[in-house]
Formats: sequence, structure tokens, C-alpha cells
Amino acid sequence: MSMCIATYRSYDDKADFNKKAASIAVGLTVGSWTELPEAQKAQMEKHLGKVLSVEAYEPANAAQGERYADIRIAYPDINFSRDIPALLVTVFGKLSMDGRIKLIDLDFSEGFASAFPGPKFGLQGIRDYLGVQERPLLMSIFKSVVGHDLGGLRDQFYKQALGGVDLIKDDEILFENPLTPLEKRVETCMEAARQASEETGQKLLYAVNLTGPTSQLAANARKAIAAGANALLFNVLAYGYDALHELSSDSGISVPIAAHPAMAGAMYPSPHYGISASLLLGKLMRLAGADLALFPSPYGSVVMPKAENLAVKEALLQPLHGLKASFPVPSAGIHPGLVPLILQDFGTDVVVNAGGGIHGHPMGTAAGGQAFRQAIAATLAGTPLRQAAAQPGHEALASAIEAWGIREA
Ligand code: 1AE
Repeated sequence: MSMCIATYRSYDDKADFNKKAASIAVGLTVGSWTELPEAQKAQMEKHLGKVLSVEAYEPANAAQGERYADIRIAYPDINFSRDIPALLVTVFGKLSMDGRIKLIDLDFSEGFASAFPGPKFGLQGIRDYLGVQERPLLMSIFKSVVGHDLGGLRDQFYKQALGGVDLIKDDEILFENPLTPLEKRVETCMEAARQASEETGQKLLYAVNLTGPTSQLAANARKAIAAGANALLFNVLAYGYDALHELSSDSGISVPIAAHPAMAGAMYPSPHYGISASLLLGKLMRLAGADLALFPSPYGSVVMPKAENLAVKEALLQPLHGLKASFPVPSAGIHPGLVPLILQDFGTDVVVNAGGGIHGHPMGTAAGGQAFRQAIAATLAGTPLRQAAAQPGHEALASAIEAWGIREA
């Protein structure tokens, strides 16, 4: 029988975890079991959830609140339609509100996963488009955009592009507005991209923020693409994974989609509640079709513990039902002095992403991008950042280090 498997961590000071697991398996599927007559039991069998394992952590000296068990339950595919909302509501709908329990992982059946084409471009598709195969990519984030007009945006875009970034993304809080409406914004920024490209010789992706009511998302995406957009930014968790799945599997939306993690902090940080970061920001984003997935890093201003962070990375990169890999984008509070740590943990298949770390550079926005590129090149060459910063032509890196320092492991 084809089944999807959910792994939970359940905290309870007293519960019999085997009984608890059995009651979840029955409660989230056939509802009740023991009271049914034999004939009905046989009929219900194919719908019944199955407890696969219960691994309890209950040392005699466990402090109050520390006793837990990892519970794996398989849910028959026959119970839910092949969409992410149906799966999530089955395995963690009401259960998410029932005591200290966190959804740690989901293993999709082949049948369920086959409904999802995943990222259209993925990591390799983005590298191919940009013509950059070897090094980590660099993304810059627009800052100070609310209340600015098209001229202000153009100026900011051009300076970011001159710094040698590979991608520029809108700030996620930039919505449809009279000063910088979607199509005009795309036209203006793509024109600035062309102009900068004449100087840098580099290609660039501009991820414009796709916003508006859910019913208009696809139409807005098409308008943006018709105006010249070559990437989209999408606040996935505010809309739901299914909205991303709809966009990514739409044949008319043929540009990479960057998934922003806004709202994720309401869901993953607690050890006792919510959904693990690797599932929330890794596996499900990839299944739903994110070409790039943003998430907090272990080093910057919004910190995610390193083990969790690396688990997000693995969920985006490791084999998953033949889906393309999504580009990991550890973000928030990133500056050039963190580049060696990022590359040490993520290798070269990573997008280094910064807003304040580019625009706040003492020598200006373009120098901000250059400082990152110099930090990336030095790290790849095995040259310590301070040594690289002392070399002629590396004033941008030197200035960034003076401003923000270098973080050792
Ligand atoms: C985790 C998302 C990071 C993000 O979207 C953002 O705007 C970061 O800005 P900085 O780099 O922290 O200024």
C-alpha cells in the first residue's frame, strides 16, 4: 500500500508513548477502531494509519518537560488528494494543536511525489542561465524601497548591479503601490540591469516580489514576465505551499522562483511545537517548486542553530524523488566577514545574500557588492580575508572588514 510517513517528536512527562502513537494513527485516519464491528474493520483497514516506530527518550533522571518520543506513522495515500494542503491537514491538522508535539519530517510516497514537478530551473538551471558554474552566487536585496519612486529604485538597482551581484531581489515588504507598480518596476530595473551589464559583462536575475490576492497571482506573474521579469520572489508561507505549487507548475510562468521565509519564525523555532525548519523551509519548499529557498543562517542577525541550518541545506540538495535541487540561500545580517564560514558550511552551491551588508558598506552600494565578490574569490583561493584585503584593488573588502569584522568559526 502506498503511504506517506510522518515523523513527530512528542513531549510528555507521563504518557505511554506507544498508546499515544496508536491513538494518533487511528485518530487522524479512520477516527475510531476498536468499537467497529469486524466487517467494517476489514473495510476500513486500507485507510488505517500504521505506527512504524516509537523511540522514547525517558532517562530515569529526566528533568520535568524533557521526556519525549520520536514517533513515525504511515498514512495511506488513499486518504488524501495529491496536494500539500491535504497531506499537511491529514498528518498535522488538529494534531498540531494537541499538546507538545512537533512535526519533524515527512517522507513522501512515490505516488504522492509524482504529482509535483518541483523546481523548474533549480540550482543547475540558475547556474546555466547566469553562466556561472564554479563559484557561490551573490544576491543583493533592495533596501529602503517603501516610499521611493521609480527613479530611486533605478538608482539603487544600478548600484547593486555594478557591484557584481548575480541576483537582485525585491524587499519582501514591497507590495503593489502607486510609486513603483509591478510592470513599471520590472521595466525600469531590467533597463538598469542592461546598462550595468554593459559595464560588468555579467548576466543578472531580478526577482520581483509577486504579491496581491491569491486569485491574481498567476496573472500578476504573467504581467511581470511580459514586462521583462526574469525571476520572481514569493512569500510562500503567507499564501501556502499550494500557491507556490500552482505558480511553479504553470507552463506560462517560465522564470525561477525564489521562496522567501517570511512568517517561518511563527512555525519552526520551538522544540515543542510547529514544523521543523528542514521540512518547512527545505523539503516542502522544494516539493512545491522553489528554485531558490531563503532561510536564516547560523551567523547573521536572525540566527538559526547550525544543525537545523545544515538540515535545511540537505533537504534542498539531497536526492528527493528525482526533483531538481533548490539553491540554498542562508540570509539575514550577512556581511563579507561571514563569507569563509558560509562557504565552509555550504560549499560552493550556495547563494550569499545580503541587504544591509551591501547597502551599508562605508564606500557605497556598488563597493558593497565588490567586497562580497572579493571575499568569495579570496575564500575559494584559500586566502585569509585580511591578507586578501591588504592586496591592491581590494579596498572594498578592507573597508567592509573594518566596518563589520571577520567572524571566526
Ligand atoms: C531571511 C530573509 C532575509 C531577508 O529577506 C532580508 O531582507 C535580509 O536583509 P539583511 O541582509 O539582513 O539586511
